Amino acid sequence: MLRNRAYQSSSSLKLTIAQFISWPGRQTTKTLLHMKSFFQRHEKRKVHAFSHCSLSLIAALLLGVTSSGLAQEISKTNSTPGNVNGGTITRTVDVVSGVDLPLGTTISDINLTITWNRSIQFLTGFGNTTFHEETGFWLTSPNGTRVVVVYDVFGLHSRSGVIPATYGGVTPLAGDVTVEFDQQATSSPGTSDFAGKNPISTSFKPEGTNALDNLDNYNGESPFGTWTLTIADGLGSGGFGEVEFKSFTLTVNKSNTPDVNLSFQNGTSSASETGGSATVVATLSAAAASDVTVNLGFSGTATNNTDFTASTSAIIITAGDLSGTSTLNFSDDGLDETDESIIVDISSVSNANEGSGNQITATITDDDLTTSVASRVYLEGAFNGTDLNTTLNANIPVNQPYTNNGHAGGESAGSPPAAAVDWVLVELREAGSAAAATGSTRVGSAAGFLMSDGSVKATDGTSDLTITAQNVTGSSFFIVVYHRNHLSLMSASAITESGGKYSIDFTTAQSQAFGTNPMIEVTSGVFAMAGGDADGDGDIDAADLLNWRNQNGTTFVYNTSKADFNLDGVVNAVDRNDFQQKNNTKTSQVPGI
Ligand SMILES: [Ca+2]
Ligand SMILES: [Ca+2]
Ligand SMILES: [Ca+2]
Ligand SMILES: [Ca+2]
Repeated sequence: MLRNRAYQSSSSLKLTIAQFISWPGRQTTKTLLHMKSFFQRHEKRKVHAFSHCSLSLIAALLLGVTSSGLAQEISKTNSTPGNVNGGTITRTVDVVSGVDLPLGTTISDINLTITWNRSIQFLTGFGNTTFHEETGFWLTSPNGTRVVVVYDVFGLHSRSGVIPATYGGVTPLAGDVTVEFDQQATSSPGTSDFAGKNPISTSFKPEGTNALDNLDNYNGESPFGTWTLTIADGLGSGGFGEVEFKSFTLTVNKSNTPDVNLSFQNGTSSASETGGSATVVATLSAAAASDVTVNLGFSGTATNNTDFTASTSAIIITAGDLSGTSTLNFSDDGLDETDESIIVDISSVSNANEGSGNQITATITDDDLTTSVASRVYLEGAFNGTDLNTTLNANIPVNQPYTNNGHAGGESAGSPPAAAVDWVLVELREAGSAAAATGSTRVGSAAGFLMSDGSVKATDGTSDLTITAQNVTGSSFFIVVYHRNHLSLMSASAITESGGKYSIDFTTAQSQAFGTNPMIEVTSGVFAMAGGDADGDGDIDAADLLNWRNQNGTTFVYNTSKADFNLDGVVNAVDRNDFQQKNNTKTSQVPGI
């Protein structure tokens, strides 16, 4: 009805409108003043309305976008002004995840406040109002959901179905109006219950009856992204003025579904791979009415079920509870490697929102150490006054012969180096004191060749031994050297790395080795492992003599002729007299071999 009434105007008025529409540059102050004069001359009845036209519509207006954030609600404003006459313009605001509202937030309520001006009107009683029939507004969410809050009667809103009657108010309005659109408001601008109510400075429901035009349709959506307000003016040429948009504010209330955040129990995020663990705690901001399932994702350099095992990858927080846990049990290995990371993410949540604390990182600290060990030792039996004889070289087996203290190394040499005297075994022990450095404190070992100069080398005969010490807590170790028929030695003190290696030279002083006179002084100031331990049990005693008797005079075989204490490839009286008998009752000083 309004539309009919508005355009059933007198011929003189039609002329007035046509002339106005074609007025050049009509959006300027000067033009407005010309227009005022024009109306005064041509349509006396309308002068009153126009004289109320505020020039504020062309005043400087606020520009830019502002925001203010709360945990539960955010308002975003775009106050870039713009006029539209016969068409649409748009304005946008962005709602930013993790900045404006917590990650994973969903919408529980949307309210829309628009400030505009429609006071350039010329027909009192024909829509000189805020909700003039040419005015339309609709909001489009980042998700694409569109809600028309005010229909323009010319259908720019493109909504099918009944077009509500637009308010045709009889009270002329001047200046800016600010209207909030709230689905929970009690009246709509286009319905009869609006009649008699002031259309400004209050709240209204969207006016349409189409189910799509309900601000509650946004509820449950993610608020994050760009929201677009479309401002429409249904008719340009032949219409009644324009919509002068000033600003709009979008207010998003987040769902009161609780947030879930991750943390580590007791703040412990780093632990050793040996027996270490980290417990992930999923904590709700408030108890939930239903069970909350927090599905975890694992990334980082560590691999689930290889480097660690998660007790669960889906933490269930029982309804009413505030937290649940998953324990990451670290897996030990013997590899010297860099520390590994476990990045724990929330991959999805049911019945709660992902909070901002949705990613935490645990560290598996490596406790294995690969290092070079440079030992020097003499064998009493092979010592010739200057260095060690290599008489046995051709008989040295390809594979290392030691199984001491659990050593199971596969050291092997295609052919023993020319200067090799025999195989020896070198072991690292980690303990608080030498006396406590028993066999159970062994952290690593390697077999290598004892060379004629007393150095212990890898199977190539030139490189230092490489030992991987496993599950260590510190960085200093006792060094133990075994020989198959001489008494083993251990360094008197724990050795620290120097020059990229752990070094010990037992030959220089009795005090280099732990214990009381653990070595034989083979020449002045030169010390050697004591020979005579045919059965390799750490004691030189009658059992070794028995071994010698059994082997004396028999054909030499490396693996069985262990009574050849002087390593000359023959078991004879020299071995008995100069070693077994001389050293009888001596025992290795290495603790708890
Ligand atoms: Ca390791
Ligand atoms: Ca380890
Ligand atoms: Ca023995
Ligand atoms: Ca011999």
